[in-house]
Amino acid sequence: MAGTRTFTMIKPDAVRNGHIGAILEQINASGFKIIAMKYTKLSAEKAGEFYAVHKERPFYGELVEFMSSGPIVAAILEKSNAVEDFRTLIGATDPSKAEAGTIRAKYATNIGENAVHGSDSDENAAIEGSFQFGGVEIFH
Ligand code: FUP
Repeated sequence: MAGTRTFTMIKPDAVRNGHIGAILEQINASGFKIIAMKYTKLSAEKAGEFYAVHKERPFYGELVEFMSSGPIVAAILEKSNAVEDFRTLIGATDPSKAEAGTIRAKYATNIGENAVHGSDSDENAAIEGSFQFGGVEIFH
């Protein structure tokens, strides 16, 4: 059975461009409940750790630099079928390929600065959630 939680970050580009409110509103309107949330900034070390799976990719350096370039909003979201439904809501990694109306289509800058993160599996949702939040910070 699909899990009920996913992890998201509103990335530095979307924060800089003033889209925090609109993105949270779309997340809520799509049936996700925010059960943990913080406004924070990733160090380069933490960003590198978060995206360690991409370490060998040519864009890794830029990705780490971008993700640590300014504040982010991190959150854990709850909904049935959370991971898949949230990936549908945010759209394709490359915003030029994202379906109209999706968060990335509306608010992303380009493939590297693409407004939001969404976990790609229940397992990663749990790992990524505990990367930012301790048990006492989660309300459900
Ligand atoms: P997604 O699961 O949609 O966030 O996409 P990936 O895990 O494939 O990529 C993670 C991040 O790496 C993206 F959000 C942005 C960056 N990236 C690039 O900069 N260039 C690429 O070609 C692919 C990913």
